[in-house]
Amino acid sequence: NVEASIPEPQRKAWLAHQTSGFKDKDGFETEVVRHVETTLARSMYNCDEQAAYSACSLAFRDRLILEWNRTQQRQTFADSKRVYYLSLEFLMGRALDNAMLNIGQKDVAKAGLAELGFRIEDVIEQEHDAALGNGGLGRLAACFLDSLASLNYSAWGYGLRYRYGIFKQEIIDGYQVEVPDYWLDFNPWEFPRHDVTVDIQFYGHVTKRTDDNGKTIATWEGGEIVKAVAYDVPIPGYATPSTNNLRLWSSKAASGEFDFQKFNSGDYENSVADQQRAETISAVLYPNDNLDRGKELRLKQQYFWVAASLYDIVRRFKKSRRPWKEFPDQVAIQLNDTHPTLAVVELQRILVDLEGLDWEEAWNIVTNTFGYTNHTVLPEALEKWSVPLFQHLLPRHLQLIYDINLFFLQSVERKFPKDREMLARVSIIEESQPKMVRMAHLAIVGSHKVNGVAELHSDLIKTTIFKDFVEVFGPDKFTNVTNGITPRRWLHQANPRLSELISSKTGSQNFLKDLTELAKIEHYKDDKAFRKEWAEIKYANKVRLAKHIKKTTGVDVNPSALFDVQVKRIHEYKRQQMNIFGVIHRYLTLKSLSPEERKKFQPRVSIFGGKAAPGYWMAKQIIHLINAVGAVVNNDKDIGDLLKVIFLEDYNVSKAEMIIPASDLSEHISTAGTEASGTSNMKFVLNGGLIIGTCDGANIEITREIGEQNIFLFGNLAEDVEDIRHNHTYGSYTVDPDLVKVFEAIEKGTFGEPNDFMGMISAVRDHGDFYLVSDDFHSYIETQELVDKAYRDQEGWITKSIESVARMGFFSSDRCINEYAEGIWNIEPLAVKDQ
Ligand code: T68
Repeated sequence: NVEASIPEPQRKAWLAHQTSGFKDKDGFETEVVRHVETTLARSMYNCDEQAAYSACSLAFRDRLILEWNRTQQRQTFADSKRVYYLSLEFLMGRALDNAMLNIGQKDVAKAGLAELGFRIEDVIEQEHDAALGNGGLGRLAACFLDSLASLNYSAWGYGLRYRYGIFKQEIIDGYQVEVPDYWLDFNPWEFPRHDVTVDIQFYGHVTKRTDDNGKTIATWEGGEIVKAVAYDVPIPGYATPSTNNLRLWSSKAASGEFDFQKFNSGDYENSVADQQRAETISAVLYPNDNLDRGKELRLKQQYFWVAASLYDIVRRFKKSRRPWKEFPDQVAIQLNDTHPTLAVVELQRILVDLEGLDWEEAWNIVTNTFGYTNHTVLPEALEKWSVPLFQHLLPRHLQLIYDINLFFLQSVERKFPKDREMLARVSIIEESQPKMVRMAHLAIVGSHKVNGVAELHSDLIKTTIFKDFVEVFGPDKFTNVTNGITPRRWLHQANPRLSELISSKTGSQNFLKDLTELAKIEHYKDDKAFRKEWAEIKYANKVRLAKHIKKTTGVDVNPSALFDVQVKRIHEYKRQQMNIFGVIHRYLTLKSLSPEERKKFQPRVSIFGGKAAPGYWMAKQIIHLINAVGAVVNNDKDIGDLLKVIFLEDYNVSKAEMIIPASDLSEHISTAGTEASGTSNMKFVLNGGLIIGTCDGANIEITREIGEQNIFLFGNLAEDVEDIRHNHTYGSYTVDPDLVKVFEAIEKGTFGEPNDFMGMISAVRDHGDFYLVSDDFHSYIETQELVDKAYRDQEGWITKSIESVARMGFFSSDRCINEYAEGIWNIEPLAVKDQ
């Protein structure tokens, strides 16, 4: 009982405070004015939208904090198992709209702000995205936090508080330019906990001695210490008081301040050097997705974050005074990819070196605690760290890894006697020059469950990269949890009109808690009024996007044209190059037709968006070609509205919320077997857009749910990719004739200096076409023609759209989190009174 726990002298005031905060429109306005005038120290005389945003956030934050405190107390008293989600990335986007929805007072705020002279949409727009992530992996973590809180699970997220999130992208003369994203100027959603700090050790050396019982005691000494400071972010659940915690660590010099001695002796520069070096650890998010570059600072980030988080988790466990063997009954830790895998070693170190447990007992605890989620099969993305780097930075951890590996290989040896090759393949250490630590192997060996993120992907990891481990541990260690998305942000917030239309038919907003209720709308698929409104909503969303396009690019697009969207990180495996080659093909076809014939063509707007990693030359070339094609096509009088090509700058979560509801067709066209799941595919379909895609990732399960007639699938299958690649290298190989024409146009200079684009052409023509762009091109073009035809039958298209949305219930992150809870974490929701 929370109330009874408050000391008697404070209870009365505490109770009175529990009901504080606004209750209605007038109360809300009073709170906003109070925050403008006292918290922000500004006058209502010059309250602009930015100040209104700040004050509105502070008013909601006050409400949130009370629920947050109560939730944390409730969870502590319940003393039940907690799950900790360790992720180097949380791509949260904006918080205010979500807080208003989840607290359930958005209407009050809307009316209150209107009375104060503001439009709520404009106020929401003032917020800077929290962009502590690259793409799918980081956004998945954010959706999971939303579901964990909404389903009343006792859960914490742990991450890094980067001073700079993913860079802001500007397009200048068709090229990507990166601008730093400093987002912390005013952030009402975080709470510094200067009293929650952990000292983190790096470098140094290990000494070993034997104690009186003959046991070897290892001590890690020397090196340097950096301080981790906690910053907490409240995560409100939808339609529940549950408010969970996301704890982000920030790095600081251990001494706190700069070196006074150096400062006083006039050595100003060096006096701040230590401080700066320490702060560098959490300074910036690495901007690579699906690529591992093996940089020392990245390993430092990983250890810093993992060590601080584990110290915190262990400290909390120790307060309960339970025996160590109960640790896995109280704690589940999920590793979001291999980035936090050092946690496995760190927990073993804590248990063996600091707490004095036997190796076996400790290792049992460790492996029962961790679960590992894999997000990729791309070899260049699998993390490896050089042994010399490890030795230098984390000498004790390297020893422990060697010991873990030794015991593991001994067990493999027992199962597969004399199979030296098996041992070499599964070893945590790769015997290369220099030797490397394979983090995925360490994660598998240190966890009780390993999961992929869509069915095909989970099958692929079992048959390719982790095949040997299935033999070693048996198949039950490997499982699938198909990704999901939160319908709160990706339907209700992004598409309020569609959400309202759906609730008018399902009878309530309950589909936002149980997405399978969407099935009910299928009964209305022939209802004239319903269909009309369905189409009108899509059109209105397209009008809004068209305005944004006009404002940011100067290009006029016709909202009645088919909006064809591909927004995601730029990567060769995702094949934006195939899309733009297809656009060029369309352009050449249109140019070859007479004006009369052209009129029969379905008008299209091809919309691209996404960031290229700053060091990814080919991805930058793709962006440049898209812009170069746009510059020609958009100004060609012969073409007019028949084709427009748009590159939207700085794709991020808040832009996605506007773009996704406005799409007729979106592209999910990765080479089969390369995209682990994809999650934007789910977002687009949930918003009534159809998709063109390959048989890859979650596209396959989406097809199964919505029906083959409602999706445009094309291209080679994953099972054939290897043979085709082999044939490129050793057999006969010719480029698709339509693609040859596209290359010829580029080489003629149709889109400017051809040399700027030769990398993309020669990857296909001269370097083995690893991503099968040519092999899939014909099928892609043909399928795009089917799309045109289908779109011209507007009534048929609307039916497909409604059926698809109705059948998307499976793809909620609530379903996904419940699967993790049951199959991997073994936890149950905490009962919440007064819901
Ligand atoms: C994505 N991975 C998958 N990685 O590509 C996508 N990588 O198929 C899947 O839907 C999604 O994860 C969620 O499971 C990523 O986004 C990264 O961003 C990343 C970041 C750092 C290092 C490696």
